[in-house]
Amino acid sequence: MPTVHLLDYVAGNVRSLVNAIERVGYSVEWVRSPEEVANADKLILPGVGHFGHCLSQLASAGYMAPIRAHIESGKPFMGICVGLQALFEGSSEDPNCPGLGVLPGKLDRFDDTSKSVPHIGWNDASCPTNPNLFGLNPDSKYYYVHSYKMPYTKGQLESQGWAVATGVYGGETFIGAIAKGNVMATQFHPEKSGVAGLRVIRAFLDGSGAAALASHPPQEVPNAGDDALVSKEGLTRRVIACLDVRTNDQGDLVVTKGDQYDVREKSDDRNVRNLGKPVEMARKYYEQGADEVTFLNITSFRDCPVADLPMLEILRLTSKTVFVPLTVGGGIRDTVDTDGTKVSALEIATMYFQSGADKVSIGSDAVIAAEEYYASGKTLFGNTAIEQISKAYGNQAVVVSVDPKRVYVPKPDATRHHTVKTSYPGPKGEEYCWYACTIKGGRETRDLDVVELTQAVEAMGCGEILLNCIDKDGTNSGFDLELIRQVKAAVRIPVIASSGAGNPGHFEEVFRETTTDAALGAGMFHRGEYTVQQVKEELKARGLVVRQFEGDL
Ligand code: 1PR
Repeated sequence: MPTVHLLDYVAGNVRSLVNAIERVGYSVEWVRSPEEVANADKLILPGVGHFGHCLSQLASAGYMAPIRAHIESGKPFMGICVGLQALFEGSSEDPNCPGLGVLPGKLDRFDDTSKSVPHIGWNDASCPTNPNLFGLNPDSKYYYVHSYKMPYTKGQLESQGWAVATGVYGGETFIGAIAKGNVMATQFHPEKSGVAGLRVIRAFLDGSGAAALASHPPQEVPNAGDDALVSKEGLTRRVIACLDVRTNDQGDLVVTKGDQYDVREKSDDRNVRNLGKPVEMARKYYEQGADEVTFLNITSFRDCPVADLPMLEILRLTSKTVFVPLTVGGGIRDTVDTDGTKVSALEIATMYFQSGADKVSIGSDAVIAAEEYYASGKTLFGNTAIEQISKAYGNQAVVVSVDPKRVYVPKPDATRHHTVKTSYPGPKGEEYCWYACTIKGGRETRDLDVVELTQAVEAMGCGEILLNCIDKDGTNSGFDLELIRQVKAAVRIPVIASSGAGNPGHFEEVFRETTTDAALGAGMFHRGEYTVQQVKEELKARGLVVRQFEGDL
């Protein structure tokens, strides 16, 4: 197998990248010291998380000069995500930390006053001068996750011989990919962008991308007045499949699903409902077009997750064939292993990332952390799981899974909590409710509302909210739009609507009626009532932009 060298310098999920490289027929050799850079013919610089964190690690380990030398020698180089950002002069994410300076310009943060930041999801990488730049396809979508972007100024980099692909998010045009000569870099994650992304990796590795660019260099600097050259807003509606995983009474790991957090059959034997095998089902949903797959280990509060090797194995196996983002939740907290050793939440998260997860989802521990945050007068000590994991892996890697329950009140001042006026009054005709956070899979209700929780975890560095709703879970009656609106108004990070999806129309409804960033379904997919593809077809038919699964490499 031909090889590619991958720079191993920073914590992050490189397993997906290795899987993607192997999928297109190459094997990986690691560069583990600056001296080894010279051994590389093709070199990939992956990157995730904080610009300053990545760049200062590269600099202190002595990598900057060897990387520049590799690029100057004309040997193939590819940067991914922060690996693209590193090529520029710097970033406002850490103004004191210089980049490689191969390209002019500095990155800045997306404006979050009118849209969610980070920018998470599937968007364009459209290059008018070279539409098929390094395997790109104008009709394909690519998976992005970033808060900082290189703003695009028409003609600026093109005049220096660069081919530039762009995307648009909330009216801001940013650089999605760039290439010139031996250098190619993507802001999106090709290893997480399904077959469309694998094509980009292949075009880099087999040299076809560089050859095509050499024969058609971007000759024309786009005319600054030509609107046709500007790509349009392209973020798709994200549809997520969620698998609640647990051991059944026979000891097998199964995907299960009940209603209102009860996953046992209603029959006398009360067995755990077995809806299928996790790895196979994840693959099925990927092939139906799921934009992400989430695994929740729902027994974690009773079992020790460190010993929970099957969940790690599920991720390892799934990430070999499923090239979209994988989230794992359940049991991410400081804990004590069965042999008495202390294991931090960060160490558990690291095990999951190394096994192929892209994000971890924290439930109960986030509620406890939020309570302590308010009790200490909103002080951040840096010791919560959210702060530690987001510092090491970036905010985008930390999801907080919220399990709220409605509490009805007759009027807003009947509680100190944030209420909503509801169109679905309570049992005594109460016209208001607040949403109480729960822990331990809904078993324990706390005196903390969803607005308090989500604002606290946003301050701690959480990058996304997975918003369940116990009242709606498994009911097939549609999402709780009132809950989603309340949380969307409270935070600037993306929110995933969850619980209650029963048919494709419910997805259309939640995207139309709220500003949710993504929507998640579980039971309706597991029971075979609808496929992810049917949801996407419905959304498309109703004029909403979705990503289609691309089958052939
Ligand atoms: O508290 O950090 O250990 O995390 C535990 C995680 O497991 C939390 O994310 C919690 O939501 C989840 N969980 C715990 N117990 C259950 C249970 O069902 N008994 N499942 C559980 C939560 C909610 C979603 C579900 C949606 C959509 N399930 O996973 O997929 O409600 O369902 P639907 O589309 O069928 O309505 P920690």
